[in-house]
Amino acid sequence: MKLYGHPDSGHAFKVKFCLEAGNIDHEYEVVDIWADRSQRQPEFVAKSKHCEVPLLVDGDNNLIQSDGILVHIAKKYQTFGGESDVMLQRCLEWLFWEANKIGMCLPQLRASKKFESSRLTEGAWDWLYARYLHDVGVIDNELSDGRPFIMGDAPTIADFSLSGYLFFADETEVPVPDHVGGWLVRLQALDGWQHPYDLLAS
Ligand SMILES: N[C@@H](CCC(=O)N[C@@H](CS)C(=O)NCC(=O)O)C(=O)O
Repeated sequence: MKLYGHPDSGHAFKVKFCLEAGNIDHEYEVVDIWADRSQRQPEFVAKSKHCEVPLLVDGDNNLIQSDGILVHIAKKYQTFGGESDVMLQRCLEWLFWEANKIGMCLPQLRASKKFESSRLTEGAWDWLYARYLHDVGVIDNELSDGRPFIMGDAPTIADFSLSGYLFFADETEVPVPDHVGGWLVRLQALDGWQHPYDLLAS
């Protein structure tokens, strides 16, 4: 099994972190997402439908979309929420929520702060920032009963999905509420956690 990613990609980080936390054997290769698509590895271009990272190649199965890849891992290894249909369904609810909510605003805000080419207009920033405050508040409220992870006592793919871009919160210059901050610290204590810039470097 081989993962293609890039240190700037929170989407790739979600998957890499899940594989590391589960001690799941895999290879990893960096794709230069800042290079023209025609300059990327031919095998990556051939297998990644939209030429984006993350791509997970598992035998003949070329898997794209970070949340979809997380589901594949959970089901294949019967871990992180994949152990039962009921738990997987609850995780899927969070994964769909993530894609439309915090996964929609936070990556854009972060890209705007970090990359000149992705700079948002003031109006767009303000709109996405308001969305972020709402969305991170939803996660904070979810964790306010003191549970360690989103689904309870153990981490699941919902945690990997929701937290991916929050590890860039400092450089995005967005606030992180207290319950979310505590949860991120617990995630950082899991096996294999490193900051995305380190974990995805090579
Ligand atoms: N919805 C996708 C997002 C994938 C994505 O936007 N990948 C970016 C990096 S974060 C990428 O590969 N950009 C390079 C490009 O589009 O050429 C997912 O969840 O995996």
